[in-house]
Amino acid sequence: MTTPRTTAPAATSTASATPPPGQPGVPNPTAPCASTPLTPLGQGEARITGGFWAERQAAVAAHGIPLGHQRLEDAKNLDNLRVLAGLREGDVIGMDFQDSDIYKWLEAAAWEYGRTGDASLPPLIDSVTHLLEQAQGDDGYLDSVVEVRHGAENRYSNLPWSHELYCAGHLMQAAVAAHRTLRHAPLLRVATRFADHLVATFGPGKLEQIDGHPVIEMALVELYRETGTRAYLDLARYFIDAHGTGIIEAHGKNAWYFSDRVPVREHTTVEGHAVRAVYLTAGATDLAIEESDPALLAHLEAQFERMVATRQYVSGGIGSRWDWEAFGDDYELPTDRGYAESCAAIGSVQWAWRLLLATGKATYADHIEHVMFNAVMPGVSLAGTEYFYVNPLQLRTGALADENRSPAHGRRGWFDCACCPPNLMRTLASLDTMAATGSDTTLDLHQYAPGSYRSAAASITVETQYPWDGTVTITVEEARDGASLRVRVPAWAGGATLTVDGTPLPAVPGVYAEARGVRAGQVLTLTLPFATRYLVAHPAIDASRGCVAVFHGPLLYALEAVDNEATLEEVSLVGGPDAAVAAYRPDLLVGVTTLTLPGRHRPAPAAPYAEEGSAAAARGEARDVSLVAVPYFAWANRDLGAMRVWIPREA
Ligand code: FUB
Ligand code: ZN
Repeated sequence: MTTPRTTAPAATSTASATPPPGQPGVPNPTAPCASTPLTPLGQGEARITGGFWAERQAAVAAHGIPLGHQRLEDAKNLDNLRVLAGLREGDVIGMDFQDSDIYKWLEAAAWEYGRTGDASLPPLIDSVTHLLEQAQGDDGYLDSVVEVRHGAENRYSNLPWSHELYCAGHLMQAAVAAHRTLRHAPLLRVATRFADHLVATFGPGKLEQIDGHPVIEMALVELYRETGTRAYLDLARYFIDAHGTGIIEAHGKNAWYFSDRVPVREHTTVEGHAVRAVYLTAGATDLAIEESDPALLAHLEAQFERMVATRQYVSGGIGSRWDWEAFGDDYELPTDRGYAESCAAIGSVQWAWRLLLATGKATYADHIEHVMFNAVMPGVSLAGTEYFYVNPLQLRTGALADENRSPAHGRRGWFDCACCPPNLMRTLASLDTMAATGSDTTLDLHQYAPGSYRSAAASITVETQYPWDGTVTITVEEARDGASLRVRVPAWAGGATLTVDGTPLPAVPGVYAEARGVRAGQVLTLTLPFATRYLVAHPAIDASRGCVAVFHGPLLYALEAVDNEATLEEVSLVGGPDAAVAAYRPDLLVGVTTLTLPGRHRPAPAAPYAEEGSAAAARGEARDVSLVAVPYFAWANRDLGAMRVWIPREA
C-alpha cells in the first residue's frame, strides 16, 4: 500500500433530513448583474409532485442513482481516485474522462437530495467527496487518469483529448449542486481549489490553451454565481473567446470536430462533435447573460434557430453522424443510422434553458418540452436502470448489435464510455426547476407537471394528466396584489383555451398566455387540444421523404414490431390523422396512450432494384392493417425488435 496523498479529514455535509428551502436550481443567474427577463426558482419553490415526470424521476431515484454508485465501483472509476490518492496500488482504468462519470453522478445525487431529501444520499456524497479531497493535489489539480497514466509532468500537454478541464467542469457543476442543496462546503472547496488553480494557470499571458471538450465554460459561470468570485467568470470568457482561434489546430487536430474552426461570436451554425458544440454555446449563453451582452445573445439565438431548422431530428435529437458523434451537413438526418446521442439532447436542453432565461421567449420552453419527451427520455428505460447512448429513429428487422453503443442491444446498464447514464440522472433530478420561473410580480409556468410552484409574487398548485391529456388545472394558492400568472401555450396547440374561473382569456399558441391580477382561490384551466398530427419532413431530408412522423400532444410516436404483426419495412399509413384512435392503456409500458392508425401492408418485391414499372418492381397484394403506435420515448422496453418513427404515407 502506498502512502495516502493527503490526510484530509473525512468530508461531512451539513445534511439534514430535509433540504434547505428554496435553494436555487440550475443555472442561477445572479442579480443584479445578470440580465434575464426570467429568474429561476429554487428547488423547494418548484416541486413536481406527481404525474409523468415525477414517476420517471422516482424510477431513476429508486434504481438508477443507487445502481450508478455501484457502477462507479464496478467500472473502477472510484478505484482510479483511490490509486491517485495513494490508497490503492495499481493503474487507472478506462476513458481519459473517467472521473467525469463520478462528478455527474455526484451532481445527480445532490439534486436528488434537494428534490426529495433522500437521507441515503448525503453519506454517499460525503464519502466520494472525501476520496476527492484525498486525491486532490496540493495545488488544487485533480485528474486521476492524467496524473496516474500519463504522469504529473504531462498535465495539460494534450488538452484536445485529455478532458482535464471537462472533468474539472463537471466537478464544479457537482459542487454547485451540492452546495445549493446541502450547503456542502467540502465539495465546493475541492471545486474552488481546482478553479483557483485553473485561474492561476490559464489565460492571456499564461497557458493560452483550451480543452477539447467544453463544459468548463458553463461550470465556471455557475461557480462564479455560487461564490461571487469574478475570476471564474473572466476565465470562462477567456475559454469561450479562445475557441475558433486555431489553438486546437496547432496541436494537429481537426478544428471542426472540436468547435474550434470559427469563433463563437462569428459562427452561424453548429458543427463538429454535437455535445461539444452545444455545451460551448450553452456556456456562451451563460456569459451573454452575466455580461448583459445583447450582441452575443442575438448571435446565439440565430445559431440555435439554424440548428433547429437544419440539423435536428424530428425527435429533437442532434448529432446525426456516428463518425465523430457529430453534426452532419444541413438536412443530413438519416433515420436508421442516426446517432442522436443522449448527452447531445441534454446539451440542447441546457442551451435552450439558458436562452429561455435570457429572452423569455416561449419557443425555448417549447423546445425543452419537445426534447425532454422525445430525445432525452428515450435514453433511459422506464425502470430507470438502463440507457441508450444512441437514439436512431429506426431499427431495422434483424438489426445486428455490432458494437457497445448499438441500439440493437436495447438499452444497457452502463457503457465503456459512460457519459450518458449519469447525465440522464442529473437531468431528471434537476428537472423541477425548469418547470417554472418567477419574480416579484410574476410566476411563469413553462412545463406542465402536477406540483407546486412559488415565486415572490404568487404560489400555485398544478394538476394535470399531461402528456396523456391536455387539461392543466392551476389553482392560485397565494398572490400579491397585481401578480401575473403566465402560462406557456405550446406552438403545436392550435385551438388552445385558457379560462380564469370560467372566463376566457386569449391563449395564442407559441407565446405565454397571461392572467393579470390573479387572486388566491382562482382556478385557471388551460386546455390543449390533443389531436393526432402527421408531420412531413423538409424535402432535403432524403431519409424521411414520402413519410410522416406521428405526434399526439407533445409526444412523438413510433411503431414497434411487438405491437404490429406486419413487417415494419412494408407498411404505410393510409388516410389522415383524423382517423387515429387514441386510447390510454394503464397496463402498457407503465401507462401510455397508444394510437391505432389505419394502414396498409404491401409485401416488398424480391429484387433490391428493378426497372420502374416492371413486374420485378411490383409489390405483393396489399391488405389493410391497423397499425399500433406507442410514444417513441417508451420503445425498446419490451421485446426488442424493429421500430420506426417515419412511416411511409399513401394518398
Ligand atoms: O468526450 C466525453 C463524452 O464522451 C462526450 O461528450 C460524448 O460524446 C462521449 O464521446
Ligand atoms: Zn453521452
